[in-house]
Amino acid sequence: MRTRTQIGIVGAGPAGLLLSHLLTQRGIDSVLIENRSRAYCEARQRAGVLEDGSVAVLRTAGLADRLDQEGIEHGGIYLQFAGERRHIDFRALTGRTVTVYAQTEVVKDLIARRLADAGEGAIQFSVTGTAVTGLESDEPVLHYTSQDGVRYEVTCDAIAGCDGFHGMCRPAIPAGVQSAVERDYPYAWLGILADVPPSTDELIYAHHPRGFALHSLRGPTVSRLYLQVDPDEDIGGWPDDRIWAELSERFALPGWELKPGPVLDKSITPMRSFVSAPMRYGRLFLAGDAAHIVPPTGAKGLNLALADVAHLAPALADLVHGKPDRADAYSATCLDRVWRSTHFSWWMTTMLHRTPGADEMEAQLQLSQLRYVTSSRAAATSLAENYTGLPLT
Ligand code: RFL
Ligand code: PHB
Repeated sequence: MRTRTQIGIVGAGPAGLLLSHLLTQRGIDSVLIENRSRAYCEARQRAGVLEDGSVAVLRTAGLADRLDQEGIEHGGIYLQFAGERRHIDFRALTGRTVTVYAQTEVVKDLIARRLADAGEGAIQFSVTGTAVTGLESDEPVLHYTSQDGVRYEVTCDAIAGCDGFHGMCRPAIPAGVQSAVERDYPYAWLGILADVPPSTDELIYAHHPRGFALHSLRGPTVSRLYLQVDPDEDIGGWPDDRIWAELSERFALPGWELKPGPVLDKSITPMRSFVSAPMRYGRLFLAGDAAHIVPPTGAKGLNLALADVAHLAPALADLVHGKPDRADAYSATCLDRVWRSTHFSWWMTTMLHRTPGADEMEAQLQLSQLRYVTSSRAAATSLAENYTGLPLT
């Protein structure tokens, strides 16, 4: 079946969902397709920390009712190393905070709002055979087969590739047009979701000779914790009691205890930095993880995805109305922020993780950096400024 829309959007993650909402607010039609089911998208465990700027984007877009009720404002983090836990006070250093509100909840809110505003067909879930063609023309075409087996060809003014790192939009760009810069790290994160109140008031990032650990949370009764493991680690080798024992050891501090509880979800995530540029080819615009990946240590991936589409929505609205300037500036505008977050995430990652085979020099340099960042106001302010995020310009 042949149809037409103004903007075709591939991927109903945070980037694609927010983009379709922001376009609707500007009077622009879009078709949003997703190859997974709604239930899968709403349950996928991922990020948990929103920068002030991301909260502001969601609030301005009228999407923050539940976020404002259930999001937990955090004024800092703990850095733990060499048997000490030191606080970095974001509020005092920068006047800014972050909000703990799970990506699952952001996605649920966005999906509910799209369906309420535009009807049940607003998001085509469980599609197959996604393809994008005619990217060099002014009328690119989005192809897909709907859940009920109808093959669609949707002619668009532009297509937004919001289909994540493993999506098909970036690979649809001819070879040699883009440059990709990539680094794989020699470790991964084993993440658990646990039905137990957090043992901490703020996130703990722990450097330990056995490897990094992170204590985060999802609410007053649900904790989220991560352990550094080898990239080829078999999750089968990590029964729950082994995970809790390892976490207890890495977070150990006299007078403090980690409360264990039932594990609700368990997974291993590789760690990677990746930037593909430019974030545009002809009438295809990439946003979020489709264009860049950061290791999760800086809590930046979701925030970058939201920042990209906050720029992309007005750029596409202008483009549809024959004004290409903002669309032409889109990639360079976003890449500034992307590279700042890429650097910050790499810096946090390499400061906090145990590098397999690292010598004593590297271990001592990490500890020196940790002492510096927790004792110098200038260094702590730099961490706080990056963690809470650059203002959205
Ligand atoms: P997503 O969320 O991957 O969404 C892409 C969507 O596209 C769909 N798709 C397709 N649809 C149709 N046709 C196709 N051919 C398709 N191919 C793919 C996919 O099914 C999916 O629904 O990308 P988006 O929207 O760019 O959002 C990016 C974020 O999800 C990601 O950056 C963050 O989760 C990263 N991240 C974190 N970010 C933060 O800002 N703060 C954090 O605290 C944080 N913690 C994390 C994280 C990511 C993690 N993992 C698992 C990678 C912690 C972890 C463990
Ligand atoms: C999370 O809560 O999932 C989380 C928090 C901070 C990070 C990464 C993940 O740096």
